[in-house]
Amino acid sequence: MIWNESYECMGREEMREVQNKRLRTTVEHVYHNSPFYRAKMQELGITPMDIETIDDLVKLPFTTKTDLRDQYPFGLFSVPMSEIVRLHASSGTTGKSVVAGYTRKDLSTWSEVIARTFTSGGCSRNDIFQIAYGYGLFTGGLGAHYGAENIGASVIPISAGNTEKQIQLMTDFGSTALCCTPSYALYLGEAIEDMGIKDKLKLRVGFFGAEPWTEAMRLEIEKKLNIKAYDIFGLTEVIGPGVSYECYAQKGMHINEDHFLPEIINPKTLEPVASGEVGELVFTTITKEGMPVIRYRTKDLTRLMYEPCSCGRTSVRMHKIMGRSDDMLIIRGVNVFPTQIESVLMEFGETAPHYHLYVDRENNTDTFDVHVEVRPENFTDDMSSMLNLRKRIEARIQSVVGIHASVKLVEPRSIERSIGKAQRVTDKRNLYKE
Ligand code: DLL
Repeated sequence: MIWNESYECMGREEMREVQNKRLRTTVEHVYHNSPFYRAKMQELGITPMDIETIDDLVKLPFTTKTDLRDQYPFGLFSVPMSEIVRLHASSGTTGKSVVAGYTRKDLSTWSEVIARTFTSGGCSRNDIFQIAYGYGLFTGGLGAHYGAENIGASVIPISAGNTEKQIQLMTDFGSTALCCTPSYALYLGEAIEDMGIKDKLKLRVGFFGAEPWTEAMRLEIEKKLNIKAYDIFGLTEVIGPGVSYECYAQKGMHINEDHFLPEIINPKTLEPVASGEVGELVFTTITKEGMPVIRYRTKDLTRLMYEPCSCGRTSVRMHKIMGRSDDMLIIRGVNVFPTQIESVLMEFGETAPHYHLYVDRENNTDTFDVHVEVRPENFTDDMSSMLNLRKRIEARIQSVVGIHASVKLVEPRSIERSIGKAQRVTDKRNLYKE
C-alpha cells in the first residue's frame, strides 16, 4: 500500500503545478511574517510578485546555518510563538544550537512524510516499531515515533542505547521494524549474533539514517539482522527525518517534493549544476508554517535523479549522500563541527590552539580522540594535575557538544604545524565511499 498515492505518483506537470502554488504561498508567508526573509528579499530588490513558478527559485536568497545561528533562538520563526507547539534543535557550528519550531500543521505534515517513508518499506498497522533513535531535542526519535503511530503501527519508544534491553524487548515484543542510526543497527546486529538469537527475532525491516553509511554497511546490517535496510534522510532545519526515503528498489531516496523543493548547486559558484550532476543539496520548504526555510544550504553533496523508478513513484530521487561541502562530522549520530571543539579547548588557559581530531570506528562504534597541546608553562610531570585537566576538558566537550571524546594532552610543539589550511581532522571511517 502506498500512503499517499496522489502525491507520490503524481505526473511531473501536475506536481509542478502543486509546487508553483505552494512556493508562491510560502514566499508570501515569509515576506509578510518573517522580518528576516523580508529584509533578505528587499536587499535583493524582490517581492512575492517576482515569484510565479519554481523556475523563479533562483531569484530567492540562500539561507545558511550561520543565518540560523545569528537568528538564535527564534528569529526564523514566521508565526507568533503561541502557534509553535514543538521545538527541536541540533548542533550549530559553535556553541549555539540550531532551533526548529513546528506548528500543529507542521507536525501533521511531518508525521505524513514519515508515514510515507514507512509504508514505502512495506509497513502497516500490523507492524511493531522499535524506535531506537534518540528522543529529545534530536528529531530522530519523535519524528519516527509519530510517523509510525500515523500508520497505526504499535510503537516502542525505547530511544537510543541500553543494548541489552533493546534486544530483550525486540525478542519479547516481537518487533518487526527497527529505526536507529545505521552504526547502532550494526552494533545491535553484532550483539545479536554473539548471543546466537537471530532466529528468535521477528524483525524484517529497518529505517536507518541521520549519518552517512555505505552499501557495504547495508549488506552487513541486512545479513546480521536478516532484514531489508532502508536509507532515510532529513535535517532539523527542513523538518527532521522524512525529507526523503528509499523504496524497495533501493536506488536513491524519493524526495517528498510536494513539501520540500530540492536544488543542487555548485558550492563555490552557488549556481545550479547541470541536471544529474553532483553538488550541494539545497531545500526550500513549501508547506511549512512555523519555520519555513528558503533555499537552505544543507552542505550535503549528492545528485538528483529524475528518471522514473521501478516502484512506480514519480517523485525525484536523491543519491545516497556522497560527502559534505563543509567539515561537519557525524560521530555516534551527533553532528560535530571541529570549530565547536576548538571553542571548548580555547576556554582552557592551559591548552594551546593546536589540536587534532581523530575519528575511527571499532566494533561498530565510533571512536573520537582529541589530541591537544598543553602550553609549555603548564606542561608537567605531575600526573594528577594532567589527569584533572583532561577530565575537565572531556566533561566540557560532553556538555557543549553532547558527545564523549577521549582527550589526550600532548607535549608542546608535538602537533604538526601547517603552512596552509590546517588539516585538523583524520577520519578513517570512509563513510562516503561506495
Ligand atoms: O539527522 C534527522 C534524521 C534523523 C535523519 C533520523 C534520518 C533519520 P540533523 O541532526 O539535523 O537531522 O542532521 C542532519 O545529518 O545534513 C546530513 O549531513 C546527515 N544525514 C541525515 N540523514 C542522513 C543519511 C537528522 N541518510 C544531517 N545519510 C544532514 C547521510 C545523513 N547523512
